[in-house]
Amino acid sequence: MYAQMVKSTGNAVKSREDMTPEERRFQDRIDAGEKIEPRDWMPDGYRQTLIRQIGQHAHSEIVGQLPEANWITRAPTLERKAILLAKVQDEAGHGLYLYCAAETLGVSRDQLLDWLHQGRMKYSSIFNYPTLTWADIGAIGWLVDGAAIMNQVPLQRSSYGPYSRAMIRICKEESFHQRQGYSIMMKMANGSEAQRRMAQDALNRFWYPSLMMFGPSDRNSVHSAQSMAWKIKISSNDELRQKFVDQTAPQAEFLGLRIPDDALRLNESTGHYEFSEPDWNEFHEVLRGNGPCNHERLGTRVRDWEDNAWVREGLMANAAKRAMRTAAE
Ligand code: FAQ
Repeated sequence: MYAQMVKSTGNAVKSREDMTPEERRFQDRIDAGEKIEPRDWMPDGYRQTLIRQIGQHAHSEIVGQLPEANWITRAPTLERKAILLAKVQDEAGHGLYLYCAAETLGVSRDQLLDWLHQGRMKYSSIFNYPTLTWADIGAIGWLVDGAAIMNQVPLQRSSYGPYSRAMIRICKEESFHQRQGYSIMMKMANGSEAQRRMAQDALNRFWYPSLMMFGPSDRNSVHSAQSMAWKIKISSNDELRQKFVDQTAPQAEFLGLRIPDDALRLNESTGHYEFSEPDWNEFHEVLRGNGPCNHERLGTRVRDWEDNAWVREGLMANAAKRAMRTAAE
């Protein structure tokens, strides 16, 4: 599972001399900060990189619903349940905007979902970890949505118009998600001793997987150089990871919780936190399909897709009937 169906370039960035005249004109538009729109000419590698990244992003949104859905029926109060339900529903909406953006590149949503269900396309590694306690829902909002926002804010300036516009709306909603997570963590961290322990345990388990969300280190990132030259990505994986640590460390301190990293410390001269890298072997194992919940997540997706086929068929039959009626009028 988890082979990469949608291959993008993976090659070194072409020099100007090696570009065709069309590629050069395209690069000039990118360099001038112009947005690329669906009907514009684009290199095949640009198109494939976008399909890969937007597709993976869309899949992450919908698979990302699953760990949280686990707690909808067990939320501690009706208010928390209503909030979580709305958040999980938002994630479906984010998936929808992103599948629509991917469709403008000439790939269908059904095709992307097929690749996901066959394990031929990735989704974010973070969603292959279990949600064991209610505090995990707090940690997901605080850390996972926090990392997602850190990554997505620069993507609002991505060179591909439909992707950057989808990001603007998604970022607005994600910031509510991050706050609801932090609010759960505040409640737990300031609650009973058992609640505080639960909050600390959630932070212990979600810290390094959250750092992995930004992808491999820059020296091992296959796509960053080309994606940044095309302004599909605006910041590198390590730049964003550093920003995330700088933002999150004081938040943990405010909660009275300890980030599980003995090397974490503020470097007064740089103004940045020094921190330990995640275990990259674990990251690659999760990408290979051997994370704690890979089988469960994909199994749930495929089962639900098959069980709900009748809903899609009913909607299609209804749409066909309406179209026939309209044509007959
Ligand atoms: N998980 O060369 P790079 C969310 C793969 S949204 C899995 O550095 P790139 C909302 C990568 O695909 C979270 N695979 O790749 C939410 C590539 O594989 P390939 C998702 C990963 O693309 C919150 C290979 O490793 N966000 O959470 C991961 O330049 C709460 C080499 O890596 C996005 O998708 C990973 N963590 O940079 C929902 C944002 N990292 O194709 C519910 C958009 C790397 O060669 C609840 N995406 N890989 O086989 C991006 O910004 C980029 O695609 C990166 C990776 C930064 C993820």
